[in-house]
Amino acid sequence: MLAYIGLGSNLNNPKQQIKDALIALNSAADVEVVSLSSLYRSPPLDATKQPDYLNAVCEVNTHLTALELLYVCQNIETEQHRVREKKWGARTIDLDILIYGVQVVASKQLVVPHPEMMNRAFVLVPLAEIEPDLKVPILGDIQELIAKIDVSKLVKL
Ligand code: A4P
Ligand code: MG
Repeated sequence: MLAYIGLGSNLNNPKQQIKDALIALNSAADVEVVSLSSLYRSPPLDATKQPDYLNAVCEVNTHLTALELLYVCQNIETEQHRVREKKWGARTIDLDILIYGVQVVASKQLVVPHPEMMNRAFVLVPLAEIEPDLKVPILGDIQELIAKIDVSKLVKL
């Protein structure tokens, strides 16, 4: 199964956070990272005083179920938060399952495709970078989704 995962961090060294998460993902049993977008910088969604985010999207090949993949992501988050908590005191990485094959999931624990992805330049643009012709389940053509949103605050690094 091919799935797409969005990574985001706004720690002082978010690049390292994202790199660490990718290494952890690729080391997880039965998960192989097969493509990776560039890194993108953008201001926080809620426009509070927190630092800008770095985001990226990766494609993974896996035999895990969507829920098992979520647990892998959550373990990586916990692991990196635990390490960082001592130093920075805050949550520092988000791993969101954006797409899981053609599956549509709507449970308490997991909603796929990710319910906010169509509003987020930092998800759609990196996704289109690795799969320009992607058809997102329910949501449709990736280029059409991008045409509907503001991408002006997103900087490709
Ligand atoms: N959950 C449901 N569906 C999914 C899914 N497809 N992938 C559930 C991952 N998790 C999913 O997530 C809360 C719950 O969502 C989980 O228990 C899981 O069962 P969380 O990551 O623990 O909590 P959160 O970080 O508060 O929520 P979320 O939705 O990940 O945060 P957001 O909305 O993503 O906001 N601005 C920029 N520029 N870039 C960013 O990356 N990120 C945020 C975080 C805000 N602003 C940002 C960015
Ligand atoms: Mg999350």
